[in-house]
Amino acid sequence: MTSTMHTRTCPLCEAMCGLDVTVEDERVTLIRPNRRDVWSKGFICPKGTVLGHLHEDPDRLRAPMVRDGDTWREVSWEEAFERCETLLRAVLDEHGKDAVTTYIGNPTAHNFSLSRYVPAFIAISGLSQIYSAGTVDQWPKNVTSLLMYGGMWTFPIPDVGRTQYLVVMGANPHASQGSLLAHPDLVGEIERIRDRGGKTVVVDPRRTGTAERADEWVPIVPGTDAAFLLAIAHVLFEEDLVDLGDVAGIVDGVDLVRDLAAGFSPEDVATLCRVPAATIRRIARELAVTEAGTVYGRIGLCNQEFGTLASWLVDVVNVLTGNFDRPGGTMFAKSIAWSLTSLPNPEHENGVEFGRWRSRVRGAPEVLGQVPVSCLAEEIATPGDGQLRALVTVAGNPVISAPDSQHLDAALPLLDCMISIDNYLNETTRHAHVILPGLSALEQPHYDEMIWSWATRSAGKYSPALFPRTDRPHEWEILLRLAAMIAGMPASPDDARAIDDGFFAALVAMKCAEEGSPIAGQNPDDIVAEYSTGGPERFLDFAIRIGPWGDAYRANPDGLTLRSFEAAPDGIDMGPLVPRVREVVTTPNGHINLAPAHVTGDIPRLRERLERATDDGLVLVSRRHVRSNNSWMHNVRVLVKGKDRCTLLVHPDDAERIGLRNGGHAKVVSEAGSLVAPVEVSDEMMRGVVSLPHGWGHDRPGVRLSVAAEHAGVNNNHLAPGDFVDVPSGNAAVNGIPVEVAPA
Ligand SMILES: Nc1nc2c(c(=O)[nH]1)N[C@H]1C(S)=C(S)[C@@H](COP(=O)(O)OP(=O)(O)OC[C@H]3O[C@@H](n4cnc5c(=O)[nH]c(N)nc54)[C@H](O)[C@@H]3O)O[C@H]1N2
Ligand SMILES: Nc1nc2c(c(=O)[nH]1)N[C@H]1C(S)=C(S)[C@@H](COP(=O)(O)OP(=O)(O)OC[C@H]3O[C@@H](n4cnc5c(=O)[nH]c(N)nc54)[C@H](O)[C@@H]3O)O[C@H]1N2
Ligand code: SF4
Ligand SMILES: [Mo]
Repeated sequence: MTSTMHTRTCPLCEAMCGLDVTVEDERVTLIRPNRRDVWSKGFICPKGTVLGHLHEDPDRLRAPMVRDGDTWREVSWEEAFERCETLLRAVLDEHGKDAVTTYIGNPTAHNFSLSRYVPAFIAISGLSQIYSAGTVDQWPKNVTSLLMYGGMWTFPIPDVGRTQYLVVMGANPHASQGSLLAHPDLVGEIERIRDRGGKTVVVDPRRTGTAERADEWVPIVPGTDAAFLLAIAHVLFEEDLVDLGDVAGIVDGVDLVRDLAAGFSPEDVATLCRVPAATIRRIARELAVTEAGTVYGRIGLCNQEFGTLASWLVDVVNVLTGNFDRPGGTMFAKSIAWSLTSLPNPEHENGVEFGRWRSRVRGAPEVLGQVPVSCLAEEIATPGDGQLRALVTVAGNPVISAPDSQHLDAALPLLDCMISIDNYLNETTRHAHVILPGLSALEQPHYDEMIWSWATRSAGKYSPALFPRTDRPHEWEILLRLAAMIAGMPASPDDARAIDDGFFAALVAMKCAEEGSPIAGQNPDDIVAEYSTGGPERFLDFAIRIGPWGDAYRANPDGLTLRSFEAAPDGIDMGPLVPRVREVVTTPNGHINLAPAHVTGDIPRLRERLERATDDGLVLVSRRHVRSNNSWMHNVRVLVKGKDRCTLLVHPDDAERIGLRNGGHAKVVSEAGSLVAPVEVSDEMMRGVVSLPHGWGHDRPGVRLSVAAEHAGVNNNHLAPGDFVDVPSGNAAVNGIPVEVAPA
């Protein structure tokens, strides 16, 4: 028996943990934390140990599948692409490109090919309508970051490794390990903050695992964080605690924020938020006087009724307390590898506009080129001009993850053409005509594209493919072939390679022509000529070499290239974050726009909500668990074994009032639908709030997930009304849904 050891980075979440993988006779026999990893230093979670299970999962698709009626058959790659071409061609010929759309799912951000080539897929195919998991995730942050800093992916992050005072709002890193914030062992950092003499406060309707470890838990009514944060700002102004620190001089709109906050005193919002005014005042003072403090807000702040206001106010408070762009405060990361997301969007050249078009059926305004994903079902199902007839899903499972998902489940069978790039036959892809599977995480190289651009250190790690494959296309090739088909171009494997070459040459030419670029003035042909093969490795090498520490194609001979990372399997670390706001902010005048009109225009809606503060019905929020990953890892037996995790958490007082008992069942009804779930009575919930995890409901017929089917659970998005959105961004409000609960 031959046994080999391989060093890799886990691609499953933003913690990017280093793994030591033992392989015996082509099988993974052990995965252990890599203590030598310059970034994670030995931290992992239970999911990191199951990459071998995922790779070997008999249900994972390895060959393309074509559906005829109810029967699936495995086909050759060429037959699968021919079927795609036939189906797409029929729609394009009869209805044009506007009848074709795509849905981009979450693993795109974590996959070596998809993260770099989905943008190319969208650009080359020329699709006018795009849907994504982004509108059930971070769209509010994209909106505020674009308006405040000039780039929709320019996210400031809490410098948790050096902070003295951390406020966590609507995030549970104990389960999720950090989101739009990469930091190894984020929850362990809470202990280290305490060791440094600092403090962590968790603001959340649930006393989560993170709150358990923190110094203070502040329960809050879902959807009211914007009022809470405005009251913090109110105190900062009222008590003369505003001090912009290092960013003074490049912040516009402070006076406007002062005026807006004036109407939201802690006493005004206390009833709505159910947070005592004294607590709000104290947190404001503590934030203002600590040497370095930071507020971190995530999915609970985005996926809610006032997602844009709440996300914006997190940044506002960080600026007003002088914690912006300083160590231990809120900073901009500096990634070793340049990322596509830093490219300026030509659409915003002459200012940012929203609502340039509206969705056909409900008239939802586009925001950053997308309308809410809950529109997809009606755009497919409603006859008329502009009806969607073809859909390409890329690493997404919207039949589980989108609000009002039962409508999407019913609409997908109406499509003339549905193609899914996905590794499983699941709740969504069962409706596809063709499924094109990608490679497993161990069959492809890895280097996170975007995630390092919100990491708390300037580091990087490259993992070569552990089980390299030459007999199957990589997802970037699949994407480019489909893009070519939609664009009406030739779409053979050679054509895909030619498109890749063209895409790369264009990028190189652009960077050589860009003023201030590390390769400005170099001859693009010389750079292109360095490569004999294409794909994401070439792209990555380029991104490293034009990055801040890159060799700039020998202009900086000691600089980094992909080879440097190949020679350093435990990673390369260029140090902690450094203040760099002046180089990052790309608004027209180079200033931070602290009070963008599109955002502040939503305050009257919040004011109205404040006036309805007495409503005392139950509301539903979502949650995550460390052994689960959105909807797609429930097929790994070691992760789903043990007690049922898809339960309705209910506070003991609510349970008693309603007549629910621990272990019994409850019927949960919302405006959108109803379901029955097992009850878990727990005082970790605040009164009046119940919680269900998202990502479950694997009991649909025709799904090929044998383990997940045994632990099906219920889909909480059947309760999420599709039109319950954060207005300025269109992002889904899957938290704070009014529900009625009764014993079942
Ligand atoms: N109620 C509620 N709903 C939510 C949320 C919530 O908190 N509450 N959270 C929202 C958030 S933040 C997100 S990001 C979305 C997620 O929404 P989605 O992205 O739609 O859902 P996932 O469950 O991540 O589905 C991932 C899909 O990708 C496939 N897959 C996995 N790995 C690969 C790969 O390497 N290549 C390919 N081609 N396919 C792969 C899986 O089989 C699965 O079909 O859900 C959102 N929905
Ligand atoms: N193990 C695991 N890790 C994951 C994922 C996973 O599914 N499993 N998903 C990944 C993805 S796609 C994402 S986007 C991230 C998300 O990462 P996080 O943002 O940390 O998401 P959650 O763990 O769902 O924590 C959200 C918290 O918000 C709270 N909350 C709900 N509504 C409100 C509200 O109105 N106000 C406040 N203050 N709090 C509220 C909930 O009670 C919950 O504790 O996690 C990523 N990491
Ligand atoms: S926390 Fe777990 S899932 Fe996330 S990168 Fe680390 S091992 Fe992987
Ligand atoms: Mo997400």
